[in-house]
Amino acid sequence: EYGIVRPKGYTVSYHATPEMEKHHFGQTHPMKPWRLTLTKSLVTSYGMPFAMDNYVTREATYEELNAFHSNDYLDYLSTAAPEDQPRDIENPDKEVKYNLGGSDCPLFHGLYNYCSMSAGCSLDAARKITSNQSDIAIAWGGGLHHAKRYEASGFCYINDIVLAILQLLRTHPRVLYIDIDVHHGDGVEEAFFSTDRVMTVSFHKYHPETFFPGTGALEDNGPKSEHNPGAHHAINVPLQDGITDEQYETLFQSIIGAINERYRPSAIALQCGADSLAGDRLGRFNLRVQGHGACVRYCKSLGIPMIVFGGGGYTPRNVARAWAYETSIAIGADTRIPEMIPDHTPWREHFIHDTLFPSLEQSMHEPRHNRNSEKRLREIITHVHEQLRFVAH
Ligand code: TV7
Ligand code: CA
Ligand code: ZN
Repeated sequence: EYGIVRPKGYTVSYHATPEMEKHHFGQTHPMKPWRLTLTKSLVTSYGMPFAMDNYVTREATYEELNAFHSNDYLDYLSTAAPEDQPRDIENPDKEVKYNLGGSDCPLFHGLYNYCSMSAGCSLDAARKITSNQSDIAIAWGGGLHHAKRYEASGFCYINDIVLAILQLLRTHPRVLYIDIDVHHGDGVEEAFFSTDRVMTVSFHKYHPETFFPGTGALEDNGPKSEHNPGAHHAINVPLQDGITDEQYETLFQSIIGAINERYRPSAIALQCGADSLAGDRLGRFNLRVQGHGACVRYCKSLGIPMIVFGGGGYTPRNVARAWAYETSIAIGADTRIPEMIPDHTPWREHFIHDTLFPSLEQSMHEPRHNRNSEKRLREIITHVHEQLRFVAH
């Protein structure tokens, strides 16, 4: 169908499970796991599974989660009960201690199962890379970049990305982490603050007083304490509302191109949070599906083994469009698939504009005012190039 064929001498693996998609954070919570179902249905209706190795994700084990997360946090997470269940009367402060049970990180039925499947998805993807069985491994169920060693944060409980990168480090000397979610990738940045074997780069909206999580200033490049090999290995690209495809592509290629030349990573971990798209319920940017996908295409062009993760994305029909399009880029079918969404797509009624690439006017009634000046974007590029001079090569 649509001339989709397996790329020659090139393997893409797709890791997912319908089990993960059944979970609910709560009626009004912006995180909707069924956006993964919508994504899979688009990928399938375009015939893309024929061009990939498809794996059903398993749950990560306690020991696997323990590679990053503390025992006391995992023990609590695995027994934590939703509001209507009996509470742990011995330890009333634990939910506060672990940032669980608030509105951002609620306790819901099956929470531990959801978390361990998300981590299993990313770990399976990482193992396909370390065993050289995949060139690109796709884990749309992962990408939960805010979770800390002993704390949940911003809809994230288990940091599947950190776990996957730890797996990559078993065989790869240097891993480049890239994060195009509209939020700062603080959990991943912090986890690798003290090593030069991982360089982290996050592009995000930065407005500390009003936008979560408030970290990720241009000048924050990793703790500069004495003898910290991780100094200068955290790159932050703070942006304002309304950035366009053209500006984002210029920034992305200039920054990632320079980092690739200087740092020479042997593997890439790319978090593709789709809340940087125009019309996202929580996001603030004006990116179209094409501009978001161009980041994946550019990374692929570097010819380095890569995991692509999901992440944020709060307008489910646009999340599905972006991740289906990015799957087509991974298998090299992006120029072959028709932009009209196939009639037989399940839940097609969700795709109110029947194209993969809605215009800005279709995504939002009033496109957001662009508050990124060319001068500021040039300053950002200059700062990053100066940081890279401190990085050994
Ligand atoms: C990776 N923004 C995660 C992004 C995490 C963002 C936040 C909400 C939000 C939560 C809700 C809700 C919401 C409309 C939006 C300071 C607060 C303000 C909760 C109301 N509606 C990722 C986390 C961020 C929960 N948190 O990067 C239930 O918005 O700004 C905050 C913190 C305190 C808590 N309140 C928001 O994309 C996956 N939360 C509706 C119902
Ligand atoms: Ca980001
Ligand atoms: Zn986000």
